[in-house]
Amino acid sequence: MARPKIALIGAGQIGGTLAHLAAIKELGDVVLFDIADGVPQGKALDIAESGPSEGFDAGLKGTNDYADIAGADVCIVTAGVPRKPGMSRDDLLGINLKVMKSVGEGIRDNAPNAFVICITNPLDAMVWALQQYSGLPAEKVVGMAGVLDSARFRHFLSLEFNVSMKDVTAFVLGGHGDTMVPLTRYSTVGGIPLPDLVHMGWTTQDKLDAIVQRTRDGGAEIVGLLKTGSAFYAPATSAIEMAEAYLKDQKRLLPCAAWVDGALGLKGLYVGVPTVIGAGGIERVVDIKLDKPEQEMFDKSVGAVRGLVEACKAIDNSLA
Ligand code: A3D
Repeated sequence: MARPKIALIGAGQIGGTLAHLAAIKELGDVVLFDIADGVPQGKALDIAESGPSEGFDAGLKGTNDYADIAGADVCIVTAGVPRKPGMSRDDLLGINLKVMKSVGEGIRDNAPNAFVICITNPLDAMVWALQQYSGLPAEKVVGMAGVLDSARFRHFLSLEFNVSMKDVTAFVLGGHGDTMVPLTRYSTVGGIPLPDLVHMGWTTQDKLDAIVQRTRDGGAEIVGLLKTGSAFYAPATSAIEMAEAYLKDQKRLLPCAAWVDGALGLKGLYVGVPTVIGAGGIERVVDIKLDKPEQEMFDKSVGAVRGLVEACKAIDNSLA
């Protein structure tokens, strides 16, 4: 059976890391696409030359021609610009919306059967625009944010409790922005929910609140340190986790920016929710029940996402 084909649209910091991870994990043959001449070609060659030491079998090709992504099984989109210190994700909207138009059309014309994972910010609005411009079925177009935000939350919790990250599960829902909703009630250490751990004296409510806030600010913390761009290692690993769930029909339960039409009281919106990813793409949106404070936080986050979608429509009135 032929190897799956993975197209990476955008060969910058995240795109290059995605290519390296996909090759090392032998998820398939990788095509790196970018508008910058030489960058995707150079990165593809450099990664291919790491193959003999690493011992992977994966083809790597860099290109500036959409025709080379033809028939891709997975497309991961990072094309656009990242933020700099002092910028919010929302400041990127105007520039990255134009990028989503060209990328969406490139995917529509060359890889209409792909499972498409968007990473470009502002995430929830960009994945919506990408689905609109590409015309692919909504269950095949998804945004990566919740896996990363949850991974950050898990990392901070494992440091606080001094336990393995493997035993920490965590859930972050809502839009990928300042209003994201880390759900402590649904986050556990070895199956014990975080509020119980507060009662058991493992941590205090104040410390837990500070970890929740650090999670919300996780992207900005890294932008502030790097000064020249945003996080790329953990965002790439998170998207690879989603791509692997699709390619191997793993039925993983992962929080993703998915099209929600009915669940969680929402009608027609891309926003971070628990999903099941398998060979069908987004096979299920998990309709979890939120308590009153959680619902209020989620509603606020949904409001912020709706505002960004309206801003996109104001820029391009071809968007429905
Ligand atoms: P960067 O290293 O600048 O790479 C972006 C690449 O996109 C560059 O190589 C550009 O040449 C290329 N590009 C620009 N326009 C086009 C186009 N029209 N077609 C194809 N390629 C194009 O950025 P990065 O890799 O660090 O980040 C990429 C995106 O991911 C940014 O929008 C970030 O804000 C976003 N991001 C999202 C998360 C989430 O958790 C959602 C996390 C980190 C970064």
